[in-house]
Amino acid sequence: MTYQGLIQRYGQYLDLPAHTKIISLLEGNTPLIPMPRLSRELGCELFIKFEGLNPTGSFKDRGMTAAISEAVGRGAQTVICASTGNTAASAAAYAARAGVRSIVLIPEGKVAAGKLAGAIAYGAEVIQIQGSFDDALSLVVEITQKTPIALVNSINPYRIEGQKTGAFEICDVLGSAPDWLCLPVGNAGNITSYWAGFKQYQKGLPRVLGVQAAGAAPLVLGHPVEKPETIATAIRIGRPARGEQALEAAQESNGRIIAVSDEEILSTQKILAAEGVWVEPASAAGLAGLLAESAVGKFEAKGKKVVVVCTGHGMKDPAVITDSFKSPKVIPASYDALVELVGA
Ligand code: AN7
Repeated sequence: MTYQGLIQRYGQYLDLPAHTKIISLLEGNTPLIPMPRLSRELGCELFIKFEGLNPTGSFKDRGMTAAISEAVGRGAQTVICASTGNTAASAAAYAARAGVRSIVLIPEGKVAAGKLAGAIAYGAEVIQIQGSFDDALSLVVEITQKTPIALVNSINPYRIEGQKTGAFEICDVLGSAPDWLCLPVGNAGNITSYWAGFKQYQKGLPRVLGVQAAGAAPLVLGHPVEKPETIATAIRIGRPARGEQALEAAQESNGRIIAVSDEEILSTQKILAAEGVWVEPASAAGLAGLLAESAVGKFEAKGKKVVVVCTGHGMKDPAVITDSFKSPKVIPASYDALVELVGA
């Protein structure tokens, strides 16, 4: 049978109510890409779970198929979310597919171009908030408590159910859980989902390395961050809704949550692109964390299988790349000019 999406594939493991009406864009089934050069350098067996290859370009589609399927199944006609961008694009796409209205609240001026364009293209009503993601989340929580509008942020338990499938896929491809799982942490839905997924699937448990951006690292600092700031706008979050669960996942798994600088995030983005995998800045945080731990001798690499979850595609945030480069050279449309330039 051809692939029919995550709820068809893993529905038996997902706690979804009977009224769920499947809305799918054939999300999931993303590749676990071996990284031979990085593996050699680190001395471990490293794979990238490339979530940028989901239908809307990020891991959010795993949870969104579940959340929208549940909401639409119980008759919701409007869905809403707060978002740093990827949740917005995903909610908009699945709402469009279901034929319902979507409203997305984003922090003014802090959403990468590819995400904003996606949300608009899929037909969401996009509202900019003069405030942070955290302010936007408080607003959508309030409106969904007082109206029939359905909340599709990862506070919604069905988002977590759907996102567990990332862990299932990794176990199915490797035959068992890896030794380490590294991933970025923002609102902390994904780390919560992976840990729940590994525990449920019973194919072994990884140690979990959660990585925040230094300017938005409430779980490392131990307190909320009022004005989070980082180039990795996806994880520019100061009050993670599932922060407690993220800390539990790190502790129970004998892992940890650490922070990396924007410089480390950007240099790691380049390292990944140099091996053919272009991810958005936030998505480089997981590997940046692993490299940092390795550099200070806190990562025992030998014989270890490591999966780094790269949560969103590089095309989501083209400005991060183009702003840091001069425009490409311009030459006349002549063969001589070309040969002179390339030196062949
Ligand atoms: C690429 O889209 O919060 O820790 O509103 O887009 O589960 O929040 C995005 C988060 C990592 C962090 N990588 O995941 C949103 C949003 C990318 C992301 C995260 C996000 P969580």
